[in-house]
Amino acid sequence: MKGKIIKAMAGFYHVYSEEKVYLTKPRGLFRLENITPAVGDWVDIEADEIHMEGTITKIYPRQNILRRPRVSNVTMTLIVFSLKDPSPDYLLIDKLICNALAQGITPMLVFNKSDLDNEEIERAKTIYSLSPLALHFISAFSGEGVEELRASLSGGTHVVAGPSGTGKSSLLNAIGVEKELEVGEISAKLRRGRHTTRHVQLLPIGGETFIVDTPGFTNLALDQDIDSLVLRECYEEFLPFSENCRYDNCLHGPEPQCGVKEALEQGRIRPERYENYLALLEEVKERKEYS
Ligand SMILES: Nc1nc2c(ncn2[C@@H]2O[C@H](COP(=O)(O)OP(=O)(O)OP(=O)(O)O)[C@@H](O)[C@H]2O)c(=O)[nH]1
Ligand SMILES: [Mg+2]
Ligand SMILES: [Zn+2]
Repeated sequence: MKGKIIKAMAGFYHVYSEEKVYLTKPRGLFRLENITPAVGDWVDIEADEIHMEGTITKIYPRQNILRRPRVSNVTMTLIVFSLKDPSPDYLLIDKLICNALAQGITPMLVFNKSDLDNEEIERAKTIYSLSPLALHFISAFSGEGVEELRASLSGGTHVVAGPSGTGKSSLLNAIGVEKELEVGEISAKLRRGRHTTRHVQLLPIGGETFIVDTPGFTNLALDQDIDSLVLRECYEEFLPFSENCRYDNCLHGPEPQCGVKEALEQGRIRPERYENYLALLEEVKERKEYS
């Protein structure tokens, strides 16, 4: 039987298969081979339908694995900010975009609380207008935009990230996350329940779509392994213009004959994005000096 690990606890793995949850242990061979199953892994299990217990007999190859939270086969990071209370921090948004892209994961921007503010919607649209990023404006309260967002998640495993209080958990409730499933429990579609953010758990939202809530963080930095060359790639809308830079390793700072700065002057790159890029470049350079 094929399933997906949705929770890891004290050496046991909760495996979701056909809307049921099994308590499993990995086959002993995995330990010998130094393979630790991860939440998000697709696995084969041999299970006992009466006790809902079983053994993981195979782990399918992973597409990727995130470090924090440790989740494999991640499709997108939903970067959730609120339009108001708290207002979006666009530098922080760019950091989260970069952290996702540097790990090979597609970022999607979700601006919540559209019931509170309209001006900020225009600002956010403008800032990202020349970038290929997907944007969603939603209200977890009124339900505005929630269906469209839900439709765009189909079939993937997604991680929700963002500061505290932006409405990540509210959003999950709005898109119909079932309550945290316990072993042996049969999932009832659209049964809603409040769920809290305690441990890493994939929440099934129907079909083969899963979502992971994360607790909001207070301090966030660019991932340590992002250097200036990686950062440069994270501003995707700059890339076509960087082909016009005189130097191959141009970081679009003080260098002469820079295609990105020319594009900025021509209004083909948003100044907000360029300024945030420079701020992050400084951060990366300072880190290098002190390390
Ligand atoms: N006006 C309005 N308030 C919202 C909306 N969504 C969430 N809130 C409120 O925002 C606050 C934070 O919501 P949560 O869903 O707990 O936020 P969170 O991002 O999960 O926060 P952490 O778990 O601390 O990271 C709560 O008071 C919610 O009632 C919305 O669409 N509109
Ligand atoms: Mg929460
Ligand atoms: Zn350049």
